[in-house]
Amino acid sequence: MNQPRWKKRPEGSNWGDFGPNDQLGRVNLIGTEQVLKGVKEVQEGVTFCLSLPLDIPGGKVLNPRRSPPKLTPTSLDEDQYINFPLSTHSPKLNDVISDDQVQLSLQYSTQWDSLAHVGALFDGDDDGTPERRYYNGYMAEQDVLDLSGEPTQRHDSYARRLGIETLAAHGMQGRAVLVDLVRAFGLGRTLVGYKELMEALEQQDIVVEQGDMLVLRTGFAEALLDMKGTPQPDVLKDTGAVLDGSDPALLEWITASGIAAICADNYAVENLDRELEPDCCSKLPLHHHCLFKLGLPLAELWYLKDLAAWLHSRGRNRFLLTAPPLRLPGAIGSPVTPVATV
Ligand code: UVW
Repeated sequence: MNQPRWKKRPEGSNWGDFGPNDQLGRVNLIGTEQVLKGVKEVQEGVTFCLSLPLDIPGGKVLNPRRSPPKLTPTSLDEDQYINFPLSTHSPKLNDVISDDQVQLSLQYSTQWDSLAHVGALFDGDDDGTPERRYYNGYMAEQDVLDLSGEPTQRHDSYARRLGIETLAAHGMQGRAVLVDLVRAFGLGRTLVGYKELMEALEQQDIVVEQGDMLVLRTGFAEALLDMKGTPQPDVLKDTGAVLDGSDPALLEWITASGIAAICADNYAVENLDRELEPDCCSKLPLHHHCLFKLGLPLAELWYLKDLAAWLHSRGRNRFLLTAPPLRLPGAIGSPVTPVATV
């Protein structure tokens, strides 16, 4: 299809700017130049794992839809393949095999959201009736499959377009810039709009350029880790900064900055506790702006404490980020083990 999937695009969106069939959105801005800029940040060869253990947070406190990972052995007939001696069936063999599988909510812990994660009811046909659409006009049902249908028509995956594998295939490697919101505002809950973000950038001498991935340390994942798998909702609700997705100036800055992705160590990146306006709108205005309008992926629950301390000790804030999601066709989110190299 070489025509846009819409007659009218959302105000403030970039739909069509990267082509009518684009599925990468702002990740298009991570090209060879940005990768080389990232590589230039590798000066000492030190690496940092930016993932939590994937069974953190623990329980279902952050999002009751999402369950912790459950590992089980693979099995064949009656045999379960943990410490399984092949001599059981062929006495001559001396191999012992362990092999497992996992049931995992893909966005349970350290993760990426694909562009199929949050769409909106939007009248892209301009006929007075809103449709369920995603970035670049992709449609529910045609592009992100519905659950309905005969059992034989049901599918193991849903995102025929905009799935996480499109980001994986691009690599998700390039230059990242870390903004330490803990250093700027402390560990308590702070609402960070445009003004606060600009204060933090100025305090930390940070210059953000087109194609950079913006990485935000709020302290939330560190607090979670300290809770050792028993998250305390009363403490967490007051822990760490959250972006104010209802601040138009912040959203305009995200558009104008040219950043390719936002990766945070908190849950949801944005404030979920705001009072909704009477004629509302989106519960997740930052997700709406980034995923739906700009095709700018979000990442959550990263672990940034050690990297932040190291960068601060060297007076630096940029690094090479390597963070490919799983190349899992049709998945809407993905766990990730991001690595910072400095
Ligand atoms: C929600 O559903 C709130 O998703 P996310 O993990 O992207 O915040």
